[in-house]
Amino acid sequence: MLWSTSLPRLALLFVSLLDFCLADAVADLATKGRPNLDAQLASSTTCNKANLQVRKEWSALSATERKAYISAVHCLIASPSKLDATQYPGAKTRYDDFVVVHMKQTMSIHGTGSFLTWHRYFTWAYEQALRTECGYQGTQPYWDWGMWAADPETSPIFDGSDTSMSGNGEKIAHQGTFTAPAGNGGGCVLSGPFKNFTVNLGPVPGATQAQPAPPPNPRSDGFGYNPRCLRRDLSNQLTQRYTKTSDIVKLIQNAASVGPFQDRMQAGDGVHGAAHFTISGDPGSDFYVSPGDPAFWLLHSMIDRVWYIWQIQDLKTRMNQIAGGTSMFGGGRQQSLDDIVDLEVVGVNRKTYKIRDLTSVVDGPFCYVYE
Ligand SMILES: [Cu+2]
Repeated sequence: MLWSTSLPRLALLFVSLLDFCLADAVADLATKGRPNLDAQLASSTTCNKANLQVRKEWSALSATERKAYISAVHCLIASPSKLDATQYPGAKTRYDDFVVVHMKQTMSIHGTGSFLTWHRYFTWAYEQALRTECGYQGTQPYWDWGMWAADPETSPIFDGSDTSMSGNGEKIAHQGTFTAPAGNGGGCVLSGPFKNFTVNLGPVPGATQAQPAPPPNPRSDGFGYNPRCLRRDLSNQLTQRYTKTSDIVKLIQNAASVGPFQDRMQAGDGVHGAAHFTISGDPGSDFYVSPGDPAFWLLHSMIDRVWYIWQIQDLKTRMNQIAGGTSMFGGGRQQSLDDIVDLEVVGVNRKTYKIRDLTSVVDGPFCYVYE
């Protein structure tokens, strides 16, 4: 009897010890590559040690810093859209403008050669909007999936406290998605700073996996006005399998060039999909509308961080690599470093960039590192 109860505990203790030992293995790779980044920084014409910004994990921010970030997001939600209301009636807020741009370009920015650079610029543009339009002084925090893989619901990001990005959705009876088994929520987010958040856009017909399905959008392109609650379906089912620190380390160490790296990351059991379907719900499980969940930006900051850590292991050869096509389901031509990334109404000063201008975090428009 004693054995039968203490053995699982011992096993659990062992797993936690193992996790603890691996906890910094990704950060160790970041530290190892940092001299390469510093060398590039020294030769940058736009970025230097004095204006370099540092992005941190949510848990590394103080309560005051987290609240400052949260209130800047609330400010974007309270600001009016800059889009044409006839074309995009569902875009009510400045926050929605980001969702629309992602929806419009979904087919050319996922599973393509522009995936990493496009989302790097997108996440940075959001950070800049928080700063220039909402007076935020900090940087875009990230969600280190590995750090919280055992139980994301209890992480400071999703614990539902007033310094979190809000918690899980209300627990309701529901089915799993094509991608993930049913999690611990499924209903409306009822705790934390985003409990009254309204999702206005989407779903795009056929794209959402949310269970139960959200009410259909009045327009077939998903741009109609469709106000509803934010829903999540958090659990540890995917994080324990696919986004542990050891999984992230493997991704970084096993890809010799950017093609296998971006493919592995976006594979069905890769960190990108696993992190998205850990949030899940509505619009979290709709790959067009997913930026409509405010946790999206912490997730994609981590995607960018993992790419950054991979790049700085061998910066000279990995900075200007390009692979993949221009269309999500194949077709199209090979992507080129000279192709243009255009974020339209959410682009910083509406500027467009060539992909090659977006490959370094300390050159072109960027000047930041991850810690
Ligand atoms: Cu995306």
